[in-house]
Amino acid sequence: MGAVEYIKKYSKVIDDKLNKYLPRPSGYAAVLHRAMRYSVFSKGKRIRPVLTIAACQACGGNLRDAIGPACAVELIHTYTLIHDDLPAMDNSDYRRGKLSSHKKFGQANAILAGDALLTLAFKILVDGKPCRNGVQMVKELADYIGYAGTAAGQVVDMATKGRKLDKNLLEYINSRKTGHLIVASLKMGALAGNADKKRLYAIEKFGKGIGLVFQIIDDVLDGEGYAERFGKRNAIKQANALTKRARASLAVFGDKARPLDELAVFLSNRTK
Ligand code: GRG
Repeated sequence: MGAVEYIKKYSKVIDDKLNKYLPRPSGYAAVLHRAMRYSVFSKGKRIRPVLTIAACQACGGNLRDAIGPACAVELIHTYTLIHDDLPAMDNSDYRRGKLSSHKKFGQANAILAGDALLTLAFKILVDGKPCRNGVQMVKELADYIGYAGTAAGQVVDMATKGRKLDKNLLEYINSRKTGHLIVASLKMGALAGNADKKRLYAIEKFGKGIGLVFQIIDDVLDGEGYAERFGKRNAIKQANALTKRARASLAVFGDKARPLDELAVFLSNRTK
């Protein structure tokens, strides 16, 4: 199965499970539930949860182990996008070709939908029959997306808008704003697959590489960031070198990492 088929196959499973986790619109706060569903089911590519599943498989786990954390990372991704679109941040009226959450539901509801998605994600990891290594997942995820992670990347990105950034600062922002959630998604999968230290480290190394590649390609597609700063050709060259190094760190998993390897190639060649 190639990367495209792999993503398609597991996107369906992820969507079915997300549908179960999300509240049905009901009661006084139905608008909140509608806003949560509106953004989660608006044709995201589901890259992060698919990476969670592939990392879990690489570590010897199965879909049942990975599906909870996979949904959790997609809910977190959705929360970041809703908040990023707000007037106080990127001020974007559209997301994935549809009205952004605050345009559709109003700012207060959009903020709260993001908050509710974020908190639901953490609940999934430890609720009912908790995920394997659920407590460690909570800690890792909080670290990756919190004050030293995604939120920090976003703060520094906003504070430096319009400035010409050196490579270190650009890397600081991108590794946090984009890379950290990708690393976390992979590590959630590895933990769900009960990875030992060596494998967890290999997954982290792989994630750091492809996380940065994801942002560089995003910049190449948008003509921003890396592409603007170093030129499109150089940006692509850098992405290819990072992808090669990331793929090499999968050696420890042998054949079980084939889906991860194919996803790395797919992400470095993506056109949307
Ligand atoms: C609100 C704490 C907080 C942070 C927001 C992630 C983020 C920080 C902002 C989003 C801005 C952005 C476009 C970041 C780059 C990450 C990125 C390329 C997101 C889009 O990911 P895709 O292409 O999205 O996987 P889909 O739509 O497919 O889900």
